[in-house]
Amino acid sequence: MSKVAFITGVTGQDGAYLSEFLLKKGYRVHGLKRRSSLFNTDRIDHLYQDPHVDNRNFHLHYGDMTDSTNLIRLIKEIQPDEIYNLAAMSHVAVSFEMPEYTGNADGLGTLRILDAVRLLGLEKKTRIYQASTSELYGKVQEVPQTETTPFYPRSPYAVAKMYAYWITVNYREAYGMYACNGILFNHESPIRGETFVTRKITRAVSRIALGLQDKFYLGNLDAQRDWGHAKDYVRMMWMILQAEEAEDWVIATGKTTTVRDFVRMSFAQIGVDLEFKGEGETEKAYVLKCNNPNYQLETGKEVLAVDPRYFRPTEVDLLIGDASKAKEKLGWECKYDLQDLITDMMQSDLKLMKEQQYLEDGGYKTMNYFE
Ligand code: NDP
Ligand code: GDR
Repeated sequence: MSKVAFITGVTGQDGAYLSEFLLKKGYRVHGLKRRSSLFNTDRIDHLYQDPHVDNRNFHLHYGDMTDSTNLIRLIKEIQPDEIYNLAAMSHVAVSFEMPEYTGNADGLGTLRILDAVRLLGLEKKTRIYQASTSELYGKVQEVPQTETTPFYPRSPYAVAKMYAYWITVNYREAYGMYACNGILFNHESPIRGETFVTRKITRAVSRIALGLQDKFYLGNLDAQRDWGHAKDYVRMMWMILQAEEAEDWVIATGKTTTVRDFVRMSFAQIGVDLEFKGEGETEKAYVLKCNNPNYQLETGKEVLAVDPRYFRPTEVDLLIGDASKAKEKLGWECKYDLQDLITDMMQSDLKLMKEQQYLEDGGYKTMNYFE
């Protein structure tokens, strides 16, 4: 009999890669998607199966993390062996604009999943993965960060995720449920949301290379992140739920890089060396040299400026994770390093932006949001 998984947040970056991964392993996968006035399934369209066909192994259900009865009904129907709770309002900056909703979806939403499993008497059948985050560490208490580093959340998002973390631990201890936190550090990919910094950079660099845009704007260039590839990280989500004991795990590469260096490495992919001048709010980046004849970027061209609107009321300055526990007990290793990740993202965005270029050359307008 195939195992059955229920993935909340199936339309997101991780939900899409995890669905692919579990389907390849022979799982029947059920995903929770939100109703939207437009199609919102771009990332999983390649997995879609016609509902009129028998023996489908990929099913989508309407629902929302803020709707308890919907979640209880779905879990009752699906009877999952494993639940991956990935749904969240996942943008840290946006959580300052929508703190109450973020608390509801990301914090109480996790409680709704755990309590549904308990109410339905599935405590011994259903294993639960909670998408916890390195944002829990917030203000630096210790580097590198491990499973025992104290938390100091710095955003409504991180505070909501802290509730989710502890309610997962509490249900494990109180009701003997197999419920785990994966404390995942930043992970990115060609299908990363366009407003997270890495994707914002690789899209903008690709557009600048093709002459579709002159420059772009970012916030804090000094922030340091431990960036991995989402494909490596969804594999770990599954491994976490296969372990004998339910525990909490840090998943990270152990290397950290500034946003500024991520910009530098992305421009290097199109053969452009950059020079940064100024500090803080006045910092800008200019083309120092363009070594690739395919891209005509003049020396001295301004391609990036800091815009304080992207600064956060409270920032997380430095994240670097120590995944020794997962390495030793689960055999964790990542196949992609940062260079591989940036190459993957740049190749994909250059291709996408070439499509935009054809459209624009043909007189059609394409959209580029600067968020
Ligand atoms: P995304 O933002 O790409 O995806 C989030 C998913 O949650 C989307 O499917 C979204 O639906 C869905 N969602 C949002 N709000 C609700 C709601 N109220 N009800 C139901 N579904 C909802 O995030 P990622 O894939 O990058 O991350 C997956 C999870 O892991 C998130 O919980 C995130 O906080 C956490 N995380 C992510 C890390 C990363 O670096 N990527 C690191 C550590 C933790 P829709 O498509 O309709 O918007
Ligand atoms: P983060 O990711 O907040 O770490 O949360 P994000 O890519 O949004 O920011 C990383 C760092 O870059 C700085 N930054 C900018 N960020 C954005 N989005 N846009 C900008 O223009 C910009 N300029 C500089 C930020 O200030 C920050 O320091 C991600 C999400 O996926 C969370 O859901 C997840 O929990 C954590 O990673 C781990």
